Amino acid sequence: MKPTLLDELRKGDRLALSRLLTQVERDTPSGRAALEELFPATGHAHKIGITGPPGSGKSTLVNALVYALRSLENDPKVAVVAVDPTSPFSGGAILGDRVRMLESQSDPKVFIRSMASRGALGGLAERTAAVTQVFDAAGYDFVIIETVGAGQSEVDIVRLAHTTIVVDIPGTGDDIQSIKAGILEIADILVVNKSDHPGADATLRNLSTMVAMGQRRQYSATKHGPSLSTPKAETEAEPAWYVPVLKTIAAEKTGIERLADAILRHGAYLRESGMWEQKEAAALRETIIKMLASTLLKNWRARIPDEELEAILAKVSARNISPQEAVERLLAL
Ligand SMILES: Nc1nc2c(ncn2[C@@H]2O[C@H](COP(=O)(O)OP(=O)(O)OP(=O)(O)O)[C@@H](O)[C@H]2O)c(=O)[nH]1
Ligand SMILES: [Mg+2]
Repeated sequence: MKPTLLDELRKGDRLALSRLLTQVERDTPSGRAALEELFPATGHAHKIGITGPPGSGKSTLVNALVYALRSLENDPKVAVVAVDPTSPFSGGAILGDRVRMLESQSDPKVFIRSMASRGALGGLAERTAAVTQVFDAAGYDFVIIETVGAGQSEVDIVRLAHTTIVVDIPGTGDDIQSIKAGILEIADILVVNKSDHPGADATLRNLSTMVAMGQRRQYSATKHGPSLSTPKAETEAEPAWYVPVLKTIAAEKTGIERLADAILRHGAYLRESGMWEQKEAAALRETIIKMLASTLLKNWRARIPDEELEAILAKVSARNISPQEAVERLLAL
């Protein structure tokens, strides 16, 4: 009997895996067929997203983290997906450098893949999710997704993770305020990397304060309405996840064990609280809605003759009809 795709992947055939990832990344018909075949085997991997400002040491941290996870007793398989949403043109060379930094590439239980937005059909977040599914089906226990920055595309990418790590570096109080506004909410674990640099303790204190304030506000808003109740009382009422703020020196592999430990604890917390399933369901829901939207648009577009579309667009340009009216007319075609 011909071995199935899943058999090949589970056997650890790296060439087959690599080829498949290319198909999936390019969203080819065979890539799609493979995703369909593999889907029932997904849902096991612990997906870990890492984001933070350029040059904060994410890749160095990932490298150290892979090493720490590989040292765990259960001998897990670890995949890394390095995503660069920022540089559509320079992607290849820069990602090449980033990936070369990883020491673990000769380890048969480690697989590293880089993706650039260049050439990716469909959204980068969707492609990343698909690539992650392949690793999941192939039996990788951890899939680490590294992405740079803190914009919407990074948020989309890390949203598919179970555990999101936000990396920061020691700096002045001012920049802390500006970076943290949106990104703090998505962090399950905060890391102050480059703690060998001056100001690490101040950054740690600032972040810890902001995390504590954010969590109290969130908890009060969802559970009690506005209130000034203490965090302790809240702990008794509802065991929640308290976002740890950890110091690391990735370049020296310092603080990495505590980070790995926090990741494992967060995974356990998600499973025990039922949030693991909730996150999976939310991610699947999002995937379906995005696919539905793009499929509807594609099918609709295929049905509409170019001339009709152009004629209506011309009317909008001439201010004869509004965009809203144009949409109504287009939908009525
Ligand atoms: N002093 C110090 N340098 C570090 C530390 N961690 C990483 N670096 C250095 O910081 C530089 C950037 O590290 P990367 O790991 O490439 O950072 P990155 O966040 O992945 O960078 P991008 O992917 O380009 O955003 C490298 O020269 C690392 O050696 C650290 O803890 N302390
Ligand atoms: Mg990097």
